[in-house]
Amino acid sequence: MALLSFERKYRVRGGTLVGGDLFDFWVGPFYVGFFGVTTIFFAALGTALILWGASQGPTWNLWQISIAPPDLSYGLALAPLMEGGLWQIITVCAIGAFASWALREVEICRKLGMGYHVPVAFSVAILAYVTLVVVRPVLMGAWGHGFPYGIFSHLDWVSNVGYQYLHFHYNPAHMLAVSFFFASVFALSLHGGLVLSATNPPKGERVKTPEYEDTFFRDTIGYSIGTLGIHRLGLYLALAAVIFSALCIVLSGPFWTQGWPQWWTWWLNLPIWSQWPLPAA
Ligand code: UQ2
Repeated sequence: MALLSFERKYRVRGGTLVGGDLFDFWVGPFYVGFFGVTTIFFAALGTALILWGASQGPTWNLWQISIAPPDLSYGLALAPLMEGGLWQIITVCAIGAFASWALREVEICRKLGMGYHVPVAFSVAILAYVTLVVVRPVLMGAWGHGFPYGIFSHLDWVSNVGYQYLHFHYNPAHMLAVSFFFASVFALSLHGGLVLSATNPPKGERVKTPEYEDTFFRDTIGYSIGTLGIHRLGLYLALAAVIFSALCIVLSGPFWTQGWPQWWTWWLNLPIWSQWPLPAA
């Protein structure tokens, strides 16, 4: 079905979560909905506050602009605007905009009668952000543990927090997260390469069917995960990467305060090693 006639077919009332028919309309190609309005509201307010914060100095250098969270001494209280209060309001706007966007995706899924996989996946990304700026700061007792909103400043934050735990690559959840990121890239390169190869036959020949794709992998490694399976695997790998990323940072501080290399002393302390050297016969 051509895209334009399909749009006429599916652009029907209903599926909204709140507001009934009130915002149930499109602007050009974009569905609006109640959550389209709240997305625009939070995104516009948050962006304006970042620009206003930048205008208060000390620089317009894009790389160096930064909106910092409050000092640790403010704990979990509200801070004055120019001492982290701006960061707090911008954080509320960001979460409001991200959650609104996810709920707008849910409404579109309902209109189309589709599953909720896209908003669920996006929610996992939101969870990672919320873990950094809400969950971990609350568990550690101060908003000052959130990361600053700036290009270089957030990189410095990542580096500094990493060194606080001496060697972050020894964090087992970080190891799993990195491995899942690599596996995601590997799976997408296999999938992208396979699909492009199957749809690029020699001149004059037809595009290959999925059996060819299955057979390629059965011939090379004796196993094909299948055309639906590769997409399930891709979603699983990507979500696992993000979930273990959130886990590895929320463990650091609230649940483990030493360096991550020290965590591995449980391995060195296994009774099997403490028998060494063997007692003399
Ligand atoms: C596959 C298949 C696809 C694919 C890919 C595979 C026909 C079009 C890429 C092969 C994938 C396998 C064997 C899983 C690899 C495992 C990891 C953890 C990367 O079989 O079915 O569909 O695109």
